[in-house]
Amino acid sequence: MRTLRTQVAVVGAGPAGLYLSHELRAHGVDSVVVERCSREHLERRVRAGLLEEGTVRLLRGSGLADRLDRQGLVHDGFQLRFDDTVQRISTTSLIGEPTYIYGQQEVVKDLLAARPPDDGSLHFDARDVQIAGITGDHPSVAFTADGEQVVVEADFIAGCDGHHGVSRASIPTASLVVHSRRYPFDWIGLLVGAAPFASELVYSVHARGFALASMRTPEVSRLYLQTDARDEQSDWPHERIWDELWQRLYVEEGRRTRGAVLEQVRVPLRATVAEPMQFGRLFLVGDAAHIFPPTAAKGLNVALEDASVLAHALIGWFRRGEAGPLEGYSAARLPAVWRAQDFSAWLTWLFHPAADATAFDHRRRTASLTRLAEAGSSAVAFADEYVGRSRRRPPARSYVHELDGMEA
Ligand code: RFL
Ligand code: PHB
Repeated sequence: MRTLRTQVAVVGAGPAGLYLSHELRAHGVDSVVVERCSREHLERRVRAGLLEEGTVRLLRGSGLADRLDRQGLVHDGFQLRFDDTVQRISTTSLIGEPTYIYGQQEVVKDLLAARPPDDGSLHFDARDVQIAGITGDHPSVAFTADGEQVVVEADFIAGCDGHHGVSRASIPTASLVVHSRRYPFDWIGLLVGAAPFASELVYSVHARGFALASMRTPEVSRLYLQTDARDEQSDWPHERIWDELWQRLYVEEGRRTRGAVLEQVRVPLRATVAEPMQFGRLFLVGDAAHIFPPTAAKGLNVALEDASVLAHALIGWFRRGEAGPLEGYSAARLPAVWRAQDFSAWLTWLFHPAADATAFDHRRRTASLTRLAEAGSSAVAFADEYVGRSRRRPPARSYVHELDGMEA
């Protein structure tokens, strides 16, 4: 058995774990990262694509955005299609902030490339990862690699191991509430070797269902299609997927061309939030603490925000002996998590007609979408949530007053 000693043991080398470890190292705090998959797998895994302005600023501030600034696609806005109409919502005109298209695996590649070449603190292909001692002062992470048992002794553990990881499961159930919501929709996602459908993202709401035409690069498209959560894989042969995409995106007959499908995934639309996001010396970060339906593209953005807040709380502890920010990590993050969760839920219901939607529902949805596309305060409020600016602002003065002491 081999024993390693570090200040922070990070479980999971997704964007959250790698960013946390990067920030810690930049401020002189030592960490060891333990990852279940191989490096090749992480660099290939296609997931998020849309980054908010705040995320890009975070990456720039950490010296991680050189390639993003060269190759990322800056989008001033997006198209909203419904009822045979095309509206354009420009977040740059509305609130002065664009969004960026840059694949999650590219963020991961940049984070891996930024580590020193002789980096011995990153362990891939870890098997049987287990967390122990989180209620004491000496927590540890044990795993097996190449047949050898390794134990990482640390002061703190950052659980950045996604929705199916071991971190959240290591917290006693009596000390954690996991709020969940399964939406009655799934998405089929296609990665297609063809130029993007339009120069900007197209969110399209059709009586047949929702479709989204996104992209990864000028040569690669990402297309999504709403399906019913009860559907079987066999209900969706390729022919039907393309036909629905064209209809829902309002593509004319003569312009219906297919591209080569490089990858196809099925994405269940669901949400979870674990409260609190910490227990003893274990802190949950990113998808380990919360997942969002992908509609509003919040998961990666909120995950990196969590990682940044936790990194600075840990740096405060090790460099200045501050306990407050670490103790307050969960309380600091949960309002932002719920805000993103609320927007994601609202957008999911707005964009996805239910299987039993009536003509009334459809007309009402059209009225909501029309209001959204009208320049004015609701478009500004929408843009604020879409680019995540609302989460970065201090809370506005509330009109809600305490009822304590009021006469009945
Ligand atoms: P990750 O990326 O899941 O990384 C967790 C890492 O932990 C490893 N792991 C373990 N390691 C050690 N021991 C164990 N027992 C382990 N179990 C797991 C895993 O191998 C993995 O490497 O979580 P992280 O870092 O919190 O990042 C979160 C994001 O991945 C996620 O929120 C986004 O992909 C969500 N998302 C989107 N977010 C956005 O902000 N913008 C988007 O445009 C966007 N689009 C999407 C999305 C998610 C999607 N899917 C597939 C759910 C589009 C889709 C289709
Ligand atoms: C994506 O490209 O994966 C994507 C973009 C925007 C969204 C959701 C997903 O709202």
